[in-house]
Amino acid sequence: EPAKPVSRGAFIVVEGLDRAGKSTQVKKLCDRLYAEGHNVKAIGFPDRTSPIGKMISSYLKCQTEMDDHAIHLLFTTNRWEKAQWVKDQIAHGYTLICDRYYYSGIVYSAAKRLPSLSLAWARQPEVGLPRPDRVMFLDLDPEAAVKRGGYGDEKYEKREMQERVRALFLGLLGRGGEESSDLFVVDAGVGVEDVAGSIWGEVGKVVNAVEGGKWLELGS
Ligand code: Z5A
Ligand code: MG
Repeated sequence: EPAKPVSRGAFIVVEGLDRAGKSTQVKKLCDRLYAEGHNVKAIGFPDRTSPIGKMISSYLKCQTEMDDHAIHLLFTTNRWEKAQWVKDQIAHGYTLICDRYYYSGIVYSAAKRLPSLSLAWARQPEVGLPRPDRVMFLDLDPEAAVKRGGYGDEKYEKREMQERVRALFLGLLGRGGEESSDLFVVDAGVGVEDVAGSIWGEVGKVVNAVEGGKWLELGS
């Protein structure tokens, strides 16, 4: 069906630790935008359906081992293989709500603390990907995350790793540059409806501004 005439769609990312409620909130946000008459689609990374996504999934399930740099580049490639589609959707007036993006990409890889895999190294292959209009960071204490049914069996679902990931995410805010201006922190340690309300308070404004023509180019 044809998109309603808007300047362009918005590109909104939802980030956070494991169990922070990203998938729950992506769904709620899409439902609300749709109910208010916006053309909206949900996407997420890793996209486990492509051949590269299947390799990532196998790595996360601990079925295959891989060099830390190699898996980092696969996560990045998994975004690049969708980049043109993202641009096309936005140009056609669809607002995209994306469950994880390159912020997770750089932070999880750097949290492995290899001497050669710094945040700066991890950021390089992501340079040039469509930059979101806003990134909602759902902040949750790993202790609270454990209470939500605990972690699963995937590669990074361990307390110490989650602590380092959180510190790196919060550290991005103080680093200056694009990442710190993109991120908007939301307290994810409260009820589902309260988190949804905080997200809406920011995203509602951004989507209406973007669709109304305030920021014509992505990443501006
Ligand atoms: N990774 C990477 O290394 N590099 C990359 O470039 C990318 C990712 C993109 C897989 O991610 C792993 O890949 C991930 C990062 C790494 N590793 N870790 N950790 P994924 O996205 O496939 O999986 P996930 O998002 O980490 O896990 P998740 O369990 O899907 O988390 P979530 O989406 O944030 O949470 P949820 O499913 O909405 O909610 C979790 C539970 O909490 C569920 O029972 C809810 O009912 C409950 N919940 C939700 N909200 C609340 C509130 N407000 N209160 C109480 N309970 C709640
Ligand atoms: Mg999820």
